[in-house]
Amino acid sequence: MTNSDGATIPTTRTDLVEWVAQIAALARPDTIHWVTGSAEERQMLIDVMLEAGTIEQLNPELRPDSYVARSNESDVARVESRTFICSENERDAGPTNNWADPNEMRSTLRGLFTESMRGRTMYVIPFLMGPAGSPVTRAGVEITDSPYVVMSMGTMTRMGRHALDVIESGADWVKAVHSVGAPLAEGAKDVAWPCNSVKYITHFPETREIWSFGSAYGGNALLGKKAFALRIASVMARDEGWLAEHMMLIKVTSPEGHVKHIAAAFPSACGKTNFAMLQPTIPGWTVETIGDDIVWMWVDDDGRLRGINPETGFFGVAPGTSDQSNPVAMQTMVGNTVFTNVAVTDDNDVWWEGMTKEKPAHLIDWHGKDWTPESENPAAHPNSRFTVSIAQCPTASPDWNNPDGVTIDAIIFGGRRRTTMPLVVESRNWQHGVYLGATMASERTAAGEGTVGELTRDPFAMAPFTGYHVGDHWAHWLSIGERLAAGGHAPHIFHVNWFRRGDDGRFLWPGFGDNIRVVDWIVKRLGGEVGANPSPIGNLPLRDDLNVDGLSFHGDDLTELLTVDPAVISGDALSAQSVLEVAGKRAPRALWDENAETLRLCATRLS
Ligand code: OXD
Ligand code: MN
Repeated sequence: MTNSDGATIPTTRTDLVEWVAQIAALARPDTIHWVTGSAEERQMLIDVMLEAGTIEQLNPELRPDSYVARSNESDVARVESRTFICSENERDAGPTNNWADPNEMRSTLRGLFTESMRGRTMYVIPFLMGPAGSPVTRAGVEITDSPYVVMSMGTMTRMGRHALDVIESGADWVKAVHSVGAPLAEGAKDVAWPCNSVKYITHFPETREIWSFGSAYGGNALLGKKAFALRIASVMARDEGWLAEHMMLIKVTSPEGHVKHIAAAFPSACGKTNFAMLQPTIPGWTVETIGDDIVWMWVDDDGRLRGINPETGFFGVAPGTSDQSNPVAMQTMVGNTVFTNVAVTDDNDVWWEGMTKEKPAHLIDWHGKDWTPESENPAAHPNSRFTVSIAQCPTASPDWNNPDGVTIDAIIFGGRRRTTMPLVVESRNWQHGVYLGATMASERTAAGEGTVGELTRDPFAMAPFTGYHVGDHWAHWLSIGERLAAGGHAPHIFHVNWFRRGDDGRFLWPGFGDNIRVVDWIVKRLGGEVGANPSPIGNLPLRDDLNVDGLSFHGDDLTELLTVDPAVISGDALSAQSVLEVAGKRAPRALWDENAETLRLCATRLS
């Protein structure tokens, strides 16, 4: 077998060579290209995609080396209903995942992948999740017939020669196979965004394998991301005693020079990227970005929790991102960025809802059609994205690339809740924090399927991403807590809600850069500098301890943000029982105890 450029295969790993040959024999691509990750190769991919109409170049004067892709209208988000965990035993996938019998799924996939790459190039992408040398860094190889996927994997992972060297040195690697499922008949003209109306995103946890068919959307097709770094890695982490979580990671430095690292889990499109790039409104604070979507954490030899960002880029939601809401993201994507499903301005730059107060008078919308402010539909798809390297982020901490990772001092859970949850609350202890994570809820966004706005319980913001039984995930968190307790350095766990609303729909809290005020309180709690107001759901800030200098609040908004109503919390705790019930016998007893304790504390206040 030779590479598409005529060179011989660049690896001596026979298991890899044989697997590539097997997939090629099944999918029958025209050519095979082993990805090196070089600059010339990136340019080759760009040329291929420009020629096919998959991407168009944006104005190089305004946004150098940047491109816009418009997807097929049916291929715009993750497809949770088509996502399967094919564990040997159905009960190991648990009640929150779609399970499929691994043998049946293999036979379905064999049918779908047969000749699925005809007329196309099959790219072989060696990649690393995490910097080489970290105890949790893992290798993978993605096979794909999509140049868009290769280019995006080049931004989001450590892809190419360097990763192949790690595999050559004997590392285990995860097998990830992807096809857009659109073979090209001889002489047929390609479409700009090939995909298939049949979609399967499948995971085989025991054999650490991923097969994805029919979609080129990032969350379904960049297999290093959700499929590997969350679904398969969560299984590896369970088996090996670490954590793979849907979190952002930041380094914060207080005006006094104290450094802390905070990991935070929010469901998709709830502001993780904004939080990861927060521009503090309190003078003297700095926030540095380590990651915005996924954190892998382990207990180090000193009994501390350490974490890395396994990715190297951002695949962020564009709408709502502006110089006001996230200036750092805007500065990050000034060039070398691929935009997907955004609108294009008359001077050939990008635009999306929320980018500017004034809507441009004319745009080409994400369908490629003329758009004016009178048009009924948004110009950019609500889940339109930017893909850009973290190296371009002005607030990137050099630690994003540090194999030793950083010590995690605090963990935050959060969601979009119009009511019920206060601005911030500190859990009573690790076990209570795990309960807050397990029962966290949020209003649905456009990043997945389902009705936008509907309240759903999303344990640890991992509902679409845990590759095994949800109850075992909670038990795993409890067991990590026991190991951390032994070392005496367990991070404190908090819950935040930036999205509380008043009766007229107004947000009670300004959010964005002002979230540093909550970070300030959290860091003071870590240092034992401030007290707290105990409540049925944990410790609330004392009003004077939250720095709100320079903010003005409507009526009782601040009080409402910092207090909880025991009747409302009691109702929420009763409703949270549904998520514990879903986990059935595998819901740890300790979490039912925390639920009972919450109800007991509410009843005490109400009596
Ligand atoms: C994402 C998601 O793209 O969570 O990060 O959907
Ligand atoms: Mn995400």
